[in-house]
Amino acid sequence: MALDTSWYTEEWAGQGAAISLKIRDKVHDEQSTYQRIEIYETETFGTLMTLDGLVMVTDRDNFVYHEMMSHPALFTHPDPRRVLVIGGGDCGTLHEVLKHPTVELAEQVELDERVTRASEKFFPELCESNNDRRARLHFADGIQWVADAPPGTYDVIIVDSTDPVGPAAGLFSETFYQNCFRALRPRGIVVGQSESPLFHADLIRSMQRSLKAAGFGEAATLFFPQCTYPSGWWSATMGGKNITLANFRNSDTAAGMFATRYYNQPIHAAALASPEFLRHPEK
Ligand code: AG3
Repeated sequence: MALDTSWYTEEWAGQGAAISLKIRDKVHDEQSTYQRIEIYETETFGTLMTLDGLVMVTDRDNFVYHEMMSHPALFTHPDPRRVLVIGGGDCGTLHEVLKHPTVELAEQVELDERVTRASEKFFPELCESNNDRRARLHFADGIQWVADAPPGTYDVIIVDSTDPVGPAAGLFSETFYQNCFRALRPRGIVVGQSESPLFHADLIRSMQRSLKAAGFGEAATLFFPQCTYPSGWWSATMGGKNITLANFRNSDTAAGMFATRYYNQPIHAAALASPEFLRHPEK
C-alpha cells in the first residue's frame, strides 16, 4: 500500500496541538481483540507503531523512553534480581532490563499478544532479548497479575502502559499500587510512565499521592524528552518501599556496565530535578 507524500498525525486531545510524521508506507494494519495496531515506515523516524491511532514507538526515539523506564529504577535498587514489566508489549523495556547482570528473572505481562507478535516482526531490535533464558513473556491482564502475585515476589515493577484511559486506567489507581507494594520485596521499587509534565501535571501529582497512600514511603518523578509523545516532554514516576529514591548506584552507572544511548549517571541525577510548578502544587 503506497502512501507516499502522506503524513501520519496524532492530535493531542484538548491541547490544540499535534505531531505529524511523514510516512513512506503503511506496512501493517490490524484490529486485535483490544485495539487497532498500525505500523508505518516513516521518512525520518524509521518504523512507527500506533495503537488506536496514538504513537507508541518509533525506531528513532524509543531509546530515551525505554532506557528511562528501566535504568533509573534498576540502578536505584541495590540488587535487582526479579523484575516485572507490565504492558511493554513491544519488548523495548524488557530489552533494557535484561542488560542488568543482577537480573535473574524478567517477566513481562502484556494484555495484547498481537502487539508483541507485530513487534517481533517490525521491531526486531527491541525483541532481541526475548529468548534470553531469564525472560518470560505472559499475555494476561497486568492488574490481575499483580493482585494475584504472592507477597514479596519482585524487586522492581515497571509499568510501561498506554495513556490512563480504557484498560490502562486501573494501572494508575491506588488499589493497583497497594497490590504492587505487597508484591514487592523490601526495598522494592515501582515505576510507571506518567505522561507529559506540561499536559498532565495533575496526573503526576495524583500518582505521587496515590503511591504514598498505598504505602510507598517516597515518590519521585523522572523527567526526560520524548519527542514523539504529547508535548515532546515525558515522565516516569517511582514509588520506593523503604528505599531512598534520591540515591543510586552511582559507581555502577558511571562505570558503564553496558551500552546506553541516553541514560548515564549525570542524566539520572538531572532527571530527578523537579520543575517549580510540580514542586509547588499550587503553581
Ligand atoms: N508507552 C507509552 C505510551 C503513551 C503515549 N501516548 C500517546 N502517544 N498519546 C508506550 C509503550 C512503549 N514501550
